[in-house]
Amino acid sequence: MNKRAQRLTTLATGVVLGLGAAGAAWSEDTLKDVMDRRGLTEKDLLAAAKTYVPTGGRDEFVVFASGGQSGQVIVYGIPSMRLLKYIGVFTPEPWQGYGFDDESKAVLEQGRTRGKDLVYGDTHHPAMSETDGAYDAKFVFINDKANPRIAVIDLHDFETKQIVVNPFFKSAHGGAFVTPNTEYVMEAAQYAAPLLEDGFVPLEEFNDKYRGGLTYWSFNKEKGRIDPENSFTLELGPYSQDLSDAGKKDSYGWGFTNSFCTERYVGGIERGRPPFEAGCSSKDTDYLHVTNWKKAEELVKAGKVKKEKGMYFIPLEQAIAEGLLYLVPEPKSPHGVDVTPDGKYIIVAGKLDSHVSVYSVEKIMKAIEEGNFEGKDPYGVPIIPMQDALHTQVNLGLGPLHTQFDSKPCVAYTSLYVDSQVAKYDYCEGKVLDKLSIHYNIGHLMTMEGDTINPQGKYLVALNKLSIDRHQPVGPLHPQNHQLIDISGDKMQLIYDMPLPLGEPHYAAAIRAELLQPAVRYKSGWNSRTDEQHPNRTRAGRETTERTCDADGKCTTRVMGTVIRSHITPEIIEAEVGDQVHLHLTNLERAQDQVHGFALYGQNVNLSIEPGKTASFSFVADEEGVFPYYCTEFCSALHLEMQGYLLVRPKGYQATEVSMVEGTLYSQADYDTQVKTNLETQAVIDQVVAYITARNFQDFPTAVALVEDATDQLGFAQESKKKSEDAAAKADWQNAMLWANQWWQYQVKAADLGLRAKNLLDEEGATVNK
Ligand code: RUQ
Ligand code: CUA
Repeated sequence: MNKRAQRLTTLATGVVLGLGAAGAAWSEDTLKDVMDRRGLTEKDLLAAAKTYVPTGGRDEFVVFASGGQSGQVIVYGIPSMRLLKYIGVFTPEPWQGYGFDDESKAVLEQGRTRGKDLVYGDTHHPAMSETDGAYDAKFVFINDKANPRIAVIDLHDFETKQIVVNPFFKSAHGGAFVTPNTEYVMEAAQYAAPLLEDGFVPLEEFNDKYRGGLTYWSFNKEKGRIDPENSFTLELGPYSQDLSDAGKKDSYGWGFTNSFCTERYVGGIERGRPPFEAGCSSKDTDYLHVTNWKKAEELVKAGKVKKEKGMYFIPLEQAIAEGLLYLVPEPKSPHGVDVTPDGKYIIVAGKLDSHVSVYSVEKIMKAIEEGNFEGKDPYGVPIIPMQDALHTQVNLGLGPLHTQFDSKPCVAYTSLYVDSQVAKYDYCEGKVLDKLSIHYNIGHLMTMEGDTINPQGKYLVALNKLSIDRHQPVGPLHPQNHQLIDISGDKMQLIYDMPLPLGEPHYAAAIRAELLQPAVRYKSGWNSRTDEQHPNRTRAGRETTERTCDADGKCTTRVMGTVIRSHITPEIIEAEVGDQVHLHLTNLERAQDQVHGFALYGQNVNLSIEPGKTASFSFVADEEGVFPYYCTEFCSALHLEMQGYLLVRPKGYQATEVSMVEGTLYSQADYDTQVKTNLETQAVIDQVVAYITARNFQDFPTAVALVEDATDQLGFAQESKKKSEDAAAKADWQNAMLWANQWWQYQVKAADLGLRAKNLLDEEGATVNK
């Protein structure tokens, strides 16, 4: 047996014997030794035990955190706080090819604003799709505050599928929040601006011409896309609308949006006026907006709402006349508004008031029914007396911001920004239960599924602004700090600090990991961004490069190629200067995680081609030259050989060399040696196959997928074997040897897959067939 075949056999027996049992190093240290050496207390160990996930283990919850001004979404696990993914949303993300392939560029282009391509977003609030008020693990929505937009991420593949631009707003903070069946995604404006005009309107006309607003984006669950055609916007007063939340259960059909700066102050330090911060916090109260989306929807369906700028638009007068909009005073400069899991109360936290105000939905509805109003705002919106709407107020501390809920009834947690604390309290009884100091300036906080009808309790994450001295200094720009808190007992316990090195993650949502069922591959030849078969998909053996020229001499080179371990087809692409080049590459793999990348020198081409995906890139070959390309993922032992050349010829180039000069010439002896290796390798493969098929591998879907993939590779091996034998029959030893080597390459891949399957069966305790 020669060396290469030997290596495989050793590998195979190693797996059979289960070598590599945990070394003796573990036993040399006692727990006490480690505690002493690292200066850890028993409390530390307890915290570590609560967060540690052993190698190979999984987290119980998965978090989708905003990536702030990075324009991405960050995915991590709880309780380990280990990062899993950054999802490109408003910002190009090269690893995923997002914003590089034609398919995802089309998504980013949907987010164009005023004719400009925007390559970032200021993401604030992720929201998970819901069915009957509970997370259904299908979609995540997130807003862009700076350029009022909402993005849709599909949890089938964790990819961004759609970006919609709000036609009216010039900023939007109060999104994304979903209604209980994801009928709508709420997005409230922040900084008032003219809604119907994009031109200049002087600030002197602020009160008359500037407006706030609230958009209810209609969501089509089947299509998985926002449907702007059936969405509508309510015009609101020029108050800075802030966060929103949708009513549920008892408050189903209603939405709640608070506001600050109802003083309608317009600032202007340079005009000798006091700054915004003074003018926007002089009154004692601001307004909670109560909106009836159910009724608004009926009006839209009845054809009673007009469209402006392509979207249904409900002017203030119409909203007031139809009873779609009411105001309730709330303590000054509120920030978060959160509906309790039963939908009976609305908790508003005011930055400049030490209380949270718990409003009763029942009382609000009663006031509306009875027409119990204390007056109207300057635009004619009825105001419900605060005292008649309040259930209770709870004095928590300085700078209350956001509220989340526990699995225990009536228990809520509110972040205290100024005090840098989390307060736990009973909102039914109005009493404080516990307080915990966190590291610094907490903004949002988040409990597990804490904004649904069935919060899961267990953990809370404090999303702190600025981490100051908490982590290893990495220059003047510090990471943010997420702190994990155990809330399973009566007393909260801080158990983990996580530096988050991407943007300011404002808010996050956590879902039980078991609810997520993402795909491991696409259907073959798939456009992942439109979720359709790709018109330019290719199958193995059908790869083409075509060059066509139109009557004006404009030429196009179109490549329909494939990638599979370990080659890119085609390996040589020829084009002429000035050609429009379109590359379409389909990943033929079916194995889990068998991704290939594609990078091309000097053209900003960078693709991520996951199993089944077809990704495209179009560019003009505006310069002659030699452009190597290669696969960017270390996908197999011959990954570095996964390469090719794009040759851009000068105009009118005539080839002089007819045949390629190869560096090494092979003899019959080389061919014979290779064939011997291949036969020995086949014997190893047969052993592995026998081992697998003697067991109940069909009971393990991953093993089945690996076996299918290995069978494919063996099929390719057969094809190469045939080619090498044909060449040998003609005594063409050069081609005979090269094809024999290709035959071996496929064998190695098959053996690798077989061993992975075998390994998995051993780990999972597969049994021998009777
Ligand atoms: S924010 S710290 Cu939700 Cu944008 Cu409150
Ligand atoms: Cu494919 Cu490396």
